[in-house]
Amino acid sequence: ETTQEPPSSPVTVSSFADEFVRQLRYEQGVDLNFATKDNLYQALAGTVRGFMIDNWLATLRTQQATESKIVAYLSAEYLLGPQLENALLATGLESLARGALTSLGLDLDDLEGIEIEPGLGNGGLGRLAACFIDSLATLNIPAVGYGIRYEYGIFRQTFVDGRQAEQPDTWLSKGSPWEFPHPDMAVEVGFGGYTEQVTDETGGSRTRWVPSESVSAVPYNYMVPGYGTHNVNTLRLWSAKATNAFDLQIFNSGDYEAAVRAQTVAENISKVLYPEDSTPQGKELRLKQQYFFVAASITDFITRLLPDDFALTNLPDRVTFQLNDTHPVIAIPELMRILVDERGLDWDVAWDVTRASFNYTCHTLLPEALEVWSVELLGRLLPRHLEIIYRINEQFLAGVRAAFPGDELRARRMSIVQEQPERAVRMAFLATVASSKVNGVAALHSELLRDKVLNDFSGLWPEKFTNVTNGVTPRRFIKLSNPGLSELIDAAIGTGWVNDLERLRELEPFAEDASFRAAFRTVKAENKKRFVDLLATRDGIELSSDALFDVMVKRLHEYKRQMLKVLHVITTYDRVLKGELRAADLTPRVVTFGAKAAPGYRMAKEIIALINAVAKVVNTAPELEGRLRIAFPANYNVTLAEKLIPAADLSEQISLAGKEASGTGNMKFALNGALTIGTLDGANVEIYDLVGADNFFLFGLTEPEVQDISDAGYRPGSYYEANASLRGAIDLIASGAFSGGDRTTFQMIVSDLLDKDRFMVLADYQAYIEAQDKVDVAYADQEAWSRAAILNVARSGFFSSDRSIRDYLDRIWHASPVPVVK
Ligand code: 26V
Repeated sequence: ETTQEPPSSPVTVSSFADEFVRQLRYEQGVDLNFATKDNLYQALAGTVRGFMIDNWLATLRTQQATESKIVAYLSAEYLLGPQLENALLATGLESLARGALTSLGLDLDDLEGIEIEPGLGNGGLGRLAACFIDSLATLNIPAVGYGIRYEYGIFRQTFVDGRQAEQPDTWLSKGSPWEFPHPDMAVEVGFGGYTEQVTDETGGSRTRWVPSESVSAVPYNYMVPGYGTHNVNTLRLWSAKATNAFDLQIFNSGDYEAAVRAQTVAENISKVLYPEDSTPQGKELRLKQQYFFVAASITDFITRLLPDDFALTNLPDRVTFQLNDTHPVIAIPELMRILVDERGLDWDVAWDVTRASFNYTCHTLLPEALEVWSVELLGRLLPRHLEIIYRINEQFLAGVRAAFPGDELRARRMSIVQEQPERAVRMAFLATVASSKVNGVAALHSELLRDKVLNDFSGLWPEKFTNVTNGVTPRRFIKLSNPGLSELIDAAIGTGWVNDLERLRELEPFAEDASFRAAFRTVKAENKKRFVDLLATRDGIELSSDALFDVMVKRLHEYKRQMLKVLHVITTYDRVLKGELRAADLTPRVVTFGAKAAPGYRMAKEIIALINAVAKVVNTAPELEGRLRIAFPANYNVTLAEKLIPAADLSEQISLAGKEASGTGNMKFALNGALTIGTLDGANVEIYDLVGADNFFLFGLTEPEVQDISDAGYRPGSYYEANASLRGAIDLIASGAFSGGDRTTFQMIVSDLLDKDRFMVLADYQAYIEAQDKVDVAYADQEAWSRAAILNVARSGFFSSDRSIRDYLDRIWHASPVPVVK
């Protein structure tokens, strides 16, 4: 086992303080008297960053010297969350830093509080990438994360009259102390133009792409420190900059404005993160982003991480490129282009190298979320890549036809290029054909991928398909976010669990220990107070912490069914109004929502408006005597999650079975001692199996049942007609009870539920209400509840992202740890 020691010892409180003051003076240009809070934060960040650099450089040196295989994680998103606390944890400098600041009359928590997190992702997929690079570093795996340094991350959500309004996320307005810009390592990326045949040195013919424009990709390096190791990996995010050559060309033609315009166009590429995470819009700029970052990354890897004379036929010995969903899939034809056109490899040799170098992770099942790019757009932006894709497809379909003679329907189904409704490239198919392994992100999801979405492909290549269940980093989501629980665990079983999360099993006997249960409840109560205090200052929301904390936080999507949660709240209210339930008998509940809607997703925005409208009524209804409250803080992000999750009693994971690929919030809640109310969807299935039926509130249709109902023709109206309580809740919305008597306000929601209800909210309503009634009963027995909560913690060690990474290593990457030599 590795132990924690400060990397650059000996560090003392006073040497830390000296370095901090030096940073303030010589990097910020101020002294303690003139420093703003931002100056202080930047100086602190600079100080902590300084203590990681030697290890980082040693890591790079070791990786070069050992010629080890490197995991190159390609992801359009990294939802990193706050950096300072994580750097302090990794360096082991937290208490020194705290002491040093105190000696200067400053407060660490105060400075941590002003950090703006880099929100370079939409939700689960981006946060997973952040957890994975943490685990890769902790496990001493040589790895580099490649992505995009968006100038504006995920939008800041505000509510105006209860409706979502988006504000730009200006996270870089004061600079970021965590990045190292490297204009010296910029890479040129081309777009547009044409292809031509040229004669090479040997007299043979080659294709050459002649782009019509080019952009410079400037890397920004971030250190990714492991925990309990000297290993510090690199996250390399690319920023677009207009090239001088390009500027000059237009400039010299005398058209100054055109030159400036061209610069803007070029630099727009990394300007903003697209906030859609379900329905691809086929936007040109998005394809440009994708090609921009993977082209820069592949060139960077080949030219800078490998020796100059490296024979690219051996590429798969030195790298595995992991495709985080289809967003980086254009890397496949890009590598083929480099190998064939630029390095002169034979097509078939290049194809073998490419297939051995790529692996693909799929993160969805919703057909509308599968990316396709129109041939028209691809041909215009990346003409050579389109030719390569056609040739890959031709060869692939020849193989399909050979395996299934006469089955033209199958060939059409499997074609990488679809003809209807428009001619377009199916990126998931391209990824599947060109990868060694394809994985889903939870057991159920991988099964459905294999047996439904990609069934034709798994028939052809059964061994290509595998599962790696997602995980979350215990560093950020237990140790940092839940210090109270962490100390309790340390005291019970020692500190080794942070790097070996299965050891949480050793907590099981403590579930039977009344004093441990009491201490566990105390921690939960303190976490609730901390969260209540935060909401008071952050949002002006006043809550009592003496209640069941019922939490649903995730992107707003119909399939996730925030609507079902709303119907539960309304039903409780309606029962009290109708005298079926006495307010005095209600278990006091605080229902907390956190959710951003894609700006163009109308229904999602209506549901947000409805939640806020219901909150307004319920929170002030005298009939409820304050025993049912909704809190909907705006702008849910990683920073808020870290405060909210440790405070939760009940975790809402209520998607329609077969729709949520995995979920990762579900894991964070279980690890922090919340009980789940959930369907058999995504990783809920595995949580349920591990924690046991007694410690999980299971309800709802199973995936095969959903399929059957859907095949038979789902009629939501029949559930409405048959269920008085459901009718009561929906009628209350329709009557205008939450819209000042206006019956039109939420008509879109009501009519959708009654006639379409794509995600079967009405079909699962009764089962959900009954499960929630069981929650109330269970919560009344606090000893039994605590016991179940502790067992959730003890049995969820499987969900460490360290385990996920080990699974990737064993099943897909076949790379090995390389401890840093200092
Ligand atoms: C999808 C798209 C579709 C095209 C337009 C742009 C865009 C941007 C992001 C995404 C990501 C959607 C996929 C996603 O986030 N999936 C989530 O992945 C989590 C990590 O595996 C998993 O836990 C969630 O269940 C799954 O919804």
